[in-house]
Amino acid sequence: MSDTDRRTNLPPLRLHVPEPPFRPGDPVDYSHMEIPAAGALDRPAVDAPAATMREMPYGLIRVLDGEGRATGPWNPRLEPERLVAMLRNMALTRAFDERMYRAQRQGKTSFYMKSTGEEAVAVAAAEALDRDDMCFPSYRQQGLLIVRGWPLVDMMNQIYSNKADRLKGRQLPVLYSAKEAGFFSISGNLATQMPQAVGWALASAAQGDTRIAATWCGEGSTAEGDFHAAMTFATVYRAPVIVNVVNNQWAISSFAGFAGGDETTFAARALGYGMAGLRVDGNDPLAVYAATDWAAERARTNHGPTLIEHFTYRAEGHSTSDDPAQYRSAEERSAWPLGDPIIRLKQHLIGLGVWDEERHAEMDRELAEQVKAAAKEAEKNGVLGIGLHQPFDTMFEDVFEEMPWHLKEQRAQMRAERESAGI
Ligand SMILES: Cc1ncc(C[n+]2csc(CCOP(=O)(O)OP(=O)(O)O)c2C)c(N)n1
Ligand SMILES: [Mg+2]
Repeated sequence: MSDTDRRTNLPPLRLHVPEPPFRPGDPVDYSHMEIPAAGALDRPAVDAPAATMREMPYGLIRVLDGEGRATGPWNPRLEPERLVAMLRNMALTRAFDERMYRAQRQGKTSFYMKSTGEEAVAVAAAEALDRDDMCFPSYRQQGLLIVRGWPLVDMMNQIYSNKADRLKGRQLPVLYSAKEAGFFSISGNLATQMPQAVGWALASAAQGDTRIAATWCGEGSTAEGDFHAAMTFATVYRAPVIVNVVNNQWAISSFAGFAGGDETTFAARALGYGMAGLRVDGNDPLAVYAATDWAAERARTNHGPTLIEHFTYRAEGHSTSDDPAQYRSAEERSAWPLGDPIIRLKQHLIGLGVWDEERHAEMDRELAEQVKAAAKEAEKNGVLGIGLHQPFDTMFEDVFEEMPWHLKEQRAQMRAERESAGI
């Protein structure tokens, strides 16, 4: 458009397209990032009205300082045995991820997703929740199942889509479902778990139950409409739910800015809904525990939902189908200013005098053996791509209570075609 065509003398409108801070090959400098000191943030009463906590979503709840000392009002003061159990569950989650990643590279499954660097988000939350609280996770909270003692072999059977896979090979590997562990079936469609969690929480309240719900999605997934519908229902009916947003900076190759992360924090989304919002150092297991514990008590005592942003970093690729070297600087991982959750808790325990490097190395060896043994066990039931683990007929089953005529017809056609082809 020429200057004379313009209707006003205003400058032309400009489109803003966010740019990630670092691209492949760029040196990484996080010195612009505001990181409040550990222990600096107040801990409001769990029944404080949301309107009195409007600063919380802009801070960062941190308990462990740079030397691994626990400090401040959010320190959950857990017994050392519980801390060691938490460390072990995070290390087991990492060992499980390592083994399954390798299994994918060996062709035993088509797909895997690691939670490396984000173990505290699921593990410390599961430690703070009650065992029968209901979880509506995304695909990066395998730590919940680990804490709840779900058998590794069962998880692996699902990853291998083998004959012992309870889901009969119908779900993408890692999209687990474990009702007895209070772990809702993971959906590949992002953010669908959010309204489901709120609905479950509303039902729990409507029935006068005492169980609460917790749900997790990535920061990228907050751009989905489902997230906002869930927030509206949650706040209107004061649903006993914890909405966790895992801000690991990346949504596959899209950085957090594309979900609005450059303009404000994800925790601050809570303010527009009149909901409590906490922002927590997601690589600090004690802070994650404390924030979850606070939100759980708030929900359980009918003071409503909480949105928790876990500020963390996705240390590895999005999945085994991804190559992050194509879109982000390789230096980001090591430069991440909030460190690694396992190393930070280890350092804390060493400082308390209840742990040391030898015990840690011994634990890692043990866990690697445990995972290896589980994998061997699962592989006896088969691996993906070698053999047919679920009979063809089963693909028509389990959707309807009574199989409708058109599926019966399709099944008959399939049988006839297979027969005439001699298979
Ligand atoms: C509705 C929908 N849109 C897009 C996708 C493809 N997809 C799968 S994971 C993903 C990135 C999600 O990023 P984020 O929410 O930040 O979670 P993270 O993977 O970082 O844990 C995308 C775009 C999908 N599965 N569902
Ligand atoms: Mg993400």
